[in-house]
Amino acid sequence: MSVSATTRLLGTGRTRILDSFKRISVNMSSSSASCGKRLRVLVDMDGVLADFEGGFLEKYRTRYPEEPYISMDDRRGFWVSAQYGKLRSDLYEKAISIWESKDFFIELEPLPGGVAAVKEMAKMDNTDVFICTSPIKHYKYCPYEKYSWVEKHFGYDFLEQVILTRDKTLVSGDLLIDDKPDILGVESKPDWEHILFTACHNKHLTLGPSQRRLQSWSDDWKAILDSKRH
Ligand code: UMP
Ligand code: MG
Repeated sequence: MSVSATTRLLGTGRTRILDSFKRISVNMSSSSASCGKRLRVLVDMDGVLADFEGGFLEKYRTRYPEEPYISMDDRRGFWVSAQYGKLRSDLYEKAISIWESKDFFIELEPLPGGVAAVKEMAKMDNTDVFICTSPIKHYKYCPYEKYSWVEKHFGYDFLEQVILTRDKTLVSGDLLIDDKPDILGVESKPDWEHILFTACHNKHLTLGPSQRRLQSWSDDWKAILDSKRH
């Protein structure tokens, strides 16, 4: 056999060994939560921990008292601005002006039970919790106020757990608890299982057979975590 043929064969073998190694590593990491390793939970902020919809409606009605509004009961679809734009085209910008304003994000009220649940989760054995939230692109106040909100409700040390990203598919974890029905990004097969947190805009949606919801923080979030541990 020629030297170059031998080198090619060795090259192929090396690739196969590397491939097998990669497969083993991937299997080990995807089953990390099921073989006694740590569970990683990503928790969304707006609509899960912070009352974005309630804060929006209150400030919109105060700022535009003469304009029509959409009650929480009538909210449909994740994008508030889109529904307001359909109501009347100029209301699209008016809606956006609310969350682009100073103090909008910091003044959001916590949703019932969310802060306590996340604090409890963070104390659980073999559990890592991160707050995974998408800032708006108008960055003057939002990112600062999101950090500020976490410090206000969880304390300074919890800032270590904050992930600000516009693309949650890039973040690895076992679970992502989030009120947005379609969480898309550059990674077509994210690591996490998306648990849809019920909100006024998504409560009417029918989920696929394998999709799960968390109705509120009074719902059994511990059972959902446990289901990923074994
Ligand atoms: N958001 C918009 N437009 C809307 C509704 C929400 O830009 O109509 C923004 C505000 C929040 C972000 O910063 O989306 C929601 O982020 P997540 O909860 O998906 O992380
Ligand atoms: Mg959200």
